[in-house]
Amino acid sequence: MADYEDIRPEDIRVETPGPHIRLITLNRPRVRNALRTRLLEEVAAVLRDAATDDDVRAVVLTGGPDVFAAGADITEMEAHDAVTIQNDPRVMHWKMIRAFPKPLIAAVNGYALGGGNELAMHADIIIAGDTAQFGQPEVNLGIIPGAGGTQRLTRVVGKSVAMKLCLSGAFMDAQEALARGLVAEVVPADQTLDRALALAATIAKKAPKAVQLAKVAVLKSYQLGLNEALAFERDAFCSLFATEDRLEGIAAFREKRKPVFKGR
Ligand code: CO8
Repeated sequence: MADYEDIRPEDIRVETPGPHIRLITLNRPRVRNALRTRLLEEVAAVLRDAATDDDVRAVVLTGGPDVFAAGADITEMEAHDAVTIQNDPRVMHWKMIRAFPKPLIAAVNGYALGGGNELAMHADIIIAGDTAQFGQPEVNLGIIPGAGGTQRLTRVVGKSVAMKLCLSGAFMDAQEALARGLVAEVVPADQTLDRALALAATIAKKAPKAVQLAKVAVLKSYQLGLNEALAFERDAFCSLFATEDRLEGIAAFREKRKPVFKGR
């Protein structure tokens, strides 16, 4: 994969809207932010860069005010055959996005469909605007979700609702997504990004190592049995007792001041 510095993002915009926060905006509005391979590569590269940049403590991913993403770029994908799809570089980009170790918040307005919904579900927290629509309509194209849709959606909303979406191509609106736990909050669409950035700012003020381990520990609940996951949590909890930030957090509490965390 190209280095972030080398690839000159064009399908996305990257900004630093506040201290310790990086903002990625998908930028193909004419085709409803369809996720062509280059776009996915750029997102993955920015996340790889953010993962190792000590100054970045949270990333917000948005599609802008009108649409999150209408899925994989159908025009690009239709050129594949049964052999080339097996070696699709997109798999590596998804893997990189999945491995991002810091908080990732998706700010979703409008459609999050197919790969767009799968991208939103790679985020740790989804903030939805009241216009948001979530769906896995791949069945309309004679295929099924291929970037985790059948698995992540089912783990979040349960079998029956996931089946409804994946088998019929039906969409789920923001209020239903909230009721089913797919999204954390629904806000008026013109406030989605601001709310996601405010949440990112709140998270960025917490102890970075604790935040990252909390993320890993929550994700373990999807990956491990209860006993193994509880053992992981206990080990992670104990490891944080070795950090300077734990001492700072307790000192700040005793001294009735705000903590200044350094990520050490
Ligand atoms: N890929 C490429 N172009 C797209 C996509 C897409 N996913 N979605 C929209 N576009 C393009 C349209 O072709 C159109 O282009 P043009 O103006 O040149 O005709 C432009 O965006 C605007 O689209 P609409 O006029 O349809 O806009 P609307 O606001 O009326 O509708 C929708 C928006 C509902 C999002 C509609 O465009 C739609 O249904 N899009 C497709 C959604 C979809 O099926 N997504 C799942 C994709 S599948 C996937 O993610 C994984 C596997 C892909 C493999 C494909 C193998 C063939």
